[in-house]
Amino acid sequence: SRGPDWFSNRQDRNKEVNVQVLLRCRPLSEDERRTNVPRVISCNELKREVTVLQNVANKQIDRVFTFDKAQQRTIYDQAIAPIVNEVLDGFNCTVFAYGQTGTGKTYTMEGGMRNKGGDLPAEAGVIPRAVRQIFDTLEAQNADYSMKVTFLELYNEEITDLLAPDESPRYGEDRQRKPISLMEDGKGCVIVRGLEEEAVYTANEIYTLLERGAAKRHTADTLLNKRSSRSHSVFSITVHIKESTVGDEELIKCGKLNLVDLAGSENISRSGAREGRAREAGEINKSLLTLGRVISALVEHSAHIPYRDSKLTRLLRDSLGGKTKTCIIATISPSAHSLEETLSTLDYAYRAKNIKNRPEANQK
Ligand code: ADP
Ligand code: ZZD
Repeated sequence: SRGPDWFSNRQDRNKEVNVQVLLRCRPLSEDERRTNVPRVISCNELKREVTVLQNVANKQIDRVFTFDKAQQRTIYDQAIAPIVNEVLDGFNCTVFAYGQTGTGKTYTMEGGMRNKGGDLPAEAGVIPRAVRQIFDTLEAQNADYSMKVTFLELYNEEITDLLAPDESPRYGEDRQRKPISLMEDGKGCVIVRGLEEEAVYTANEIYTLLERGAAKRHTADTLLNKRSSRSHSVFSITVHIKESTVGDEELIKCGKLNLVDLAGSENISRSGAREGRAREAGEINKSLLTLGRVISALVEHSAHIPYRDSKLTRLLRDSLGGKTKTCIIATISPSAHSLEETLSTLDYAYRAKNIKNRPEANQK
């Protein structure tokens, strides 16, 4: 039962907790193994150490949760399931995947293909597993609950609703028909206006919605090559759980889980500036740059945190220095070819670990 946890969480409401950082190193791909690409990363999962090996450079990074060539299920059970339990206890939680394109952000957050049958495939990522855990837990508790989900994509500072019904066959036209904007409510919270909020009752219903979202994204990808590596996607589940208390009083717990697959971090320098060719090509990912600047400003305790400079940071403001519990999964490749980007991701992850949030349970 969660009664006692619930009370202790309420007492801890002003406690600061660090953003949790996990590091996931994918295996070498078949191609990389066939061409004998050297591995330059070794992770010690027990000691939570990452070692970057190269002829000259030898850098050791420790004390982050590390997963080397881990199965989807291992990562989920060890690191994500506890976060989902917090959501069911009435907290807001966010999980970000950060890393260079090709290191496994989408594999981590979404995973491989969906099975026709009822069971989750072994390749299923965080999103389908979280959906399953939420329904399984609530059903086992015989809880009285309601749930809604949203799924959006942010590309070039424009938000697309991945769950909007397909009225028009053309992706672009559809988007124009329903403009989506960020609005501030009176209390400093950001509301996404015009976003489809689907009430859902079963895990399968959510999977059908995910299919719709994935299909919509694929359409956009074929219209604009590589769009998906430059876009951010945010899947959110909000759960309201009715708690029957003694007497007539009714307590409603509300928890929200944001699952974020960020754009590829390549070419974002460690100082947070765009570098080299990407800059010349004008491929500025304002949201990703601003995310880096917000993280820097937070860890340096700057007077001004530039949340308002991008849509992503406005959308996820509460996840960075706010009341949400946040976990960042940094994904890296073990290959020597990715060394520069890997070092940059490790730096980023290491900095982000110093962000402090003050999680607070929601009550109604
Ligand atoms: P990203 O979203 O970071 O661009 P992807 O999730 O598309 O990267 O992964 C790139 C490729 O590597 C995909 O073919 C994916 O299936 C594979 N991959 C990524 N991570 C793993 C992993 N941990 N285990 C096995 N395959 C992986
Ligand atoms: N990563 C795949 C989708 C892609 O890029 O298309 S895998 C999971 C979360 C969010 C969206 C889609 C999925 C995904 C899926 C695949 C195919 C059709 C619908 C949904 C998935 C994978 C495993 C279990 C459930 C859903």
